[in-house]
Amino acid sequence: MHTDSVLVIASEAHRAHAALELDDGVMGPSVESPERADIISGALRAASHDFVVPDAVDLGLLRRVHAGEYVDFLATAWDRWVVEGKTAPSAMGLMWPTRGFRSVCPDDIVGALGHYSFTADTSIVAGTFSAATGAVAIATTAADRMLDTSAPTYGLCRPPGHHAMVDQFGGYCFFNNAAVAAQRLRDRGANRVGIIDIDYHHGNGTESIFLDRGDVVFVSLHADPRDEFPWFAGFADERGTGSGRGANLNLPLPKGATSGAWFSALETALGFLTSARLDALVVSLGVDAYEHDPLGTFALTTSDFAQAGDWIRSLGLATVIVQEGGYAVETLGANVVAFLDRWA
Ligand code: SP5
Ligand code: ZN
Repeated sequence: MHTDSVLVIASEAHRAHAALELDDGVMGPSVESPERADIISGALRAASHDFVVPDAVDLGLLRRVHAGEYVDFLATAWDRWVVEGKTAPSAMGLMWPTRGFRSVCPDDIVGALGHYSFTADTSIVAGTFSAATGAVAIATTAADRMLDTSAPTYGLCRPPGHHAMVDQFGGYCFFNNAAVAAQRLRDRGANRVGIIDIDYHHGNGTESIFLDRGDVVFVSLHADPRDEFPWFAGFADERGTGSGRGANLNLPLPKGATSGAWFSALETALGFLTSARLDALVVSLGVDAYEHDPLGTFALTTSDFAQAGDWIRSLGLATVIVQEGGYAVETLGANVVAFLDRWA
């Protein structure tokens, strides 16, 4: 193994998920595409990082982070869609249980899709479950190899995970890869684990999974939900509940935030993590805060991602990095490579 490289965990499983997205009323190919992972792996190989394939998915671990009934639903949703006689190329809900409705799971597949999801940007195709469990395997293996070697690892997870809640998919996410990695670190002896989420969007799924827990500390830098997806979570007053009180920190930034504002928030996030006295760290690495990202409005440059990696590495913690968003395909690889550069 090169000593100047980060261990990358990646696989071809993601390819089975190429879905559609409803955006501004128009149904088309999702920006969260297989091409994204190909671009990132191509750039990481060109930068001489070492690759390993993941171990088989640990479904027991997955079922402790997500509800068993939700895992079972995703395992069978596509087949139910087909059995119901639907010929559309992707399965998605049409109605969600918003204010005034009941939290029941309908027998009908379209109703059940509404029960187990929260957005119209995310749909299911035949290979979605195998791709999503493949991403969980990558995150778990990234945690395992980091613990085995004490060196940082990077999980090239696709589909991403940070919007996925205990029993709901959305925001292109089905299973919460970062949450699974954090739980693995806990299970293997890290008493307190931090998660720093620098994706442009708030990691509402990760937040909700750990909101009432003090053993996994979550901090997120993201666009203010008043302006941006996921609109209904990510506000600064979400500080945790019960034994998780104080263990959640949201740092929303206004639309169009400059690099200066972003790094000032990163400094706050790092101070918060330092006071939490962590044993290990998971980084939810979205690179959609990039200046030219089609979904973002922030102003980060490729060299800003190198600096962000440098600052987070300076915490000196045992760290697992997992891929979240980032849609500027022409610079996606360079941005991930830049972040990982200082960890080698
Ligand atoms: C993992 C991640 O980054 N998920 C983000 C999901 C956001 N999906 C909604 C995107 C809506 C974009 N609308 C753009 C309007 C111009 N077409
Ligand atoms: Zn994002």
